[in-house]
Amino acid sequence: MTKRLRIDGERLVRRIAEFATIGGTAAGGVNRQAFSMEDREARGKLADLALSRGLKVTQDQAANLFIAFPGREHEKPVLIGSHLDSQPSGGRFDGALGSLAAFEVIETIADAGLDYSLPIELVIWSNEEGSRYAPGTMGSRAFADGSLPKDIETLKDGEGKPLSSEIAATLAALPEVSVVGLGKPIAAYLELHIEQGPILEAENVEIGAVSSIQGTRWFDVRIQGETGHAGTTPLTSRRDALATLIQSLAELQATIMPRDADARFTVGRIAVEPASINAIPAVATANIDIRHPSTEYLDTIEELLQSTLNKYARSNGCTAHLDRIFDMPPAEFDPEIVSCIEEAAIELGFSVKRMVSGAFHDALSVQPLAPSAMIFVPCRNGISHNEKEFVEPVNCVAGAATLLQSTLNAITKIARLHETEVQTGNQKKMGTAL
Ligand code: HGY
Ligand code: MN
Ligand code: MN
Repeated sequence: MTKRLRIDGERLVRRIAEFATIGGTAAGGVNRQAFSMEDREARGKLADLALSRGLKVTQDQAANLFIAFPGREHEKPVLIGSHLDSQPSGGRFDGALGSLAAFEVIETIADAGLDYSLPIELVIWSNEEGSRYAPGTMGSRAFADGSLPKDIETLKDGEGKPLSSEIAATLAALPEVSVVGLGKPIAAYLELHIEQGPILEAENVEIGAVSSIQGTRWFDVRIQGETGHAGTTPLTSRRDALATLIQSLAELQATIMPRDADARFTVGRIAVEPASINAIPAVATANIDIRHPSTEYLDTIEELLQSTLNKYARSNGCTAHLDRIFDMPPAEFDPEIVSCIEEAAIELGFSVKRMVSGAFHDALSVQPLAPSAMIFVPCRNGISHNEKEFVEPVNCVAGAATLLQSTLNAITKIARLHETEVQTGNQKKMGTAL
């Protein structure tokens, strides 16, 4: 279909360094939280780069950003992309690598003058992280559901800013970019991302062909006790909410992960009220993140959360509430697209292995809509969601080259399937015509 296209690795590495300055932190990470000024600046920078090349830029009501070759609106594109929002104390590659590599693919095709023959479109999903406004993968889920989050008017961040006004301000920050409806037909989806774990580096493998993603659940915990005087209230009269939370979390930390190597249990946030040094905590809250490849095991962990909180709430005269605020079941990616990735890596001379993703990604939201899969590259010591996150330039370039070739392979495979459909008249598994 096309002579061997080669991405411009220098341009990609330079772009990653440029975008890392947007929300850049003194320790070399980024703080570019969803719908923040920094997120808007990064979206705007990419939109300007695209517009200056004559590409078509649109954004939907969830502030997902799309970049396409003009004149191809009538087709079902192969969508490639990732996210630009970050953790509050995040790394410069999580999301940004996949986003900028996707743009590098678009630019490489445009530079080669092939942009009118390839139905490829770039997406920057909004609020993948879910740290400022839970849950994560908010933009891609809105795209897949065709609707905005139900609590968009009531959900507020830590400073009391409503999600609705922050999304509106993000859209308004790009007045030259038209706002389109949520969702559209796509032929396939590919996402490049850093592994955020230690496997590829430990096994010295250059490319991960991600075949599935483990499940994730998030919870709000609220323990209700009674405040009182720190000096005069004896133990027998205390209804200490924080004591209940600490005893529960200590037991859960000591059981969940030690019991099962695949289980993940993380408490990322806790808070107390009235938060006074000499007043017994009346309320203790926490956010819990659990992960596992098996839905049944996630159910087991959730039951253990509930029973453990209830046990210590009873013994401390408190009440405990556990609310599930995010549930991302485990999912398999499309084997044909996974093969496109493996074939691309081998064609390019990279070592490659199939693997499960420990992190969730926007590809999870998209995979029910169209054949999807992900490409991983190693990151130093498997560190991510940390300002020390680092990916060697050679691995950034290998990932982007594999994204380009995988996308071309997917287009060829989908076109071939379409031809077969036309000849035999029956609908095949992997997506439909472009
Ligand atoms: O939390 C996650 O798994 C993703 O990296 N945001
Ligand atoms: Mn990410
Ligand atoms: Mn992340």
